[in-house]
Amino acid sequence: MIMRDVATDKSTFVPNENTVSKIQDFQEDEELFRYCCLPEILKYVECFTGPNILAMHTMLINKPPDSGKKSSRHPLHQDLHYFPFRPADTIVCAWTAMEHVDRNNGCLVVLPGSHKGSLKQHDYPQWEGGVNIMYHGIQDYNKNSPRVHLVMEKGDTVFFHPLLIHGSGQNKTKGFRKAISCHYTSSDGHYIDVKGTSQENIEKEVIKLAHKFRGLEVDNITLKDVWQMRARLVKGKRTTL
Ligand SMILES: O=C(O)CCC(=O)C(=O)O
Repeated sequence: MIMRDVATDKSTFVPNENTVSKIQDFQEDEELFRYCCLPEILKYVECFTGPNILAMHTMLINKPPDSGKKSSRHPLHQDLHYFPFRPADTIVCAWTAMEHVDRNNGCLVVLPGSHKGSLKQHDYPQWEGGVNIMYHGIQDYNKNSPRVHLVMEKGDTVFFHPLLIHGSGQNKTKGFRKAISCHYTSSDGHYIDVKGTSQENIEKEVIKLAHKFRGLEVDNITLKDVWQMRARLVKGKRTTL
């Protein structure tokens, strides 16, 4: 799935690599998926997931130079908001910088220790310059808690818990800030029904998009179905997820 920044001018739009802000769900692309299978990455992932490892969510992020509207920012959020699978402690994100990243080009920012809290309500932030599709954020976090900006070099990888509150700043440079990431989970986990929970809003949005972009005509699909289709085994056995 190719994503474009909300600030993209539709009247002068010419599709080329400069208009791609993110590629999602690359699990069927053999070249990109090699990232998810790298032993250097799996060595650490396995500490969280155990031996049966599923790649659930894949992203190649090409954060564009900010257009002046600050829409290149990614609001503070917890990735578990998007996931209907549990337990949370067996999910881990690997995020690898593909070039030097710092505050100037919009590196990751994290609230250390926030993964010990609970899943919070997520909604679209009220940003004047617009917000990218699916960029839900949280308001209810400790505004006094210190923020750590992750300055990283090309190839550096950070591994983090799905409850960790994180986001990224605007890209103030003229270059595209590139990173690649994969969310892994143990295949021995289980799905939850998100109806009646804070995740109901994301389920509705994801299903709408699945109908629109993937041409899924079936009724009654759930967030679980979407994730079951995305999941790809990287190591061990596919058991319950
Ligand atoms: O790479 C970034 O700018 C942030 C990515 C992120 O947090 C996400 O997509 O969940």
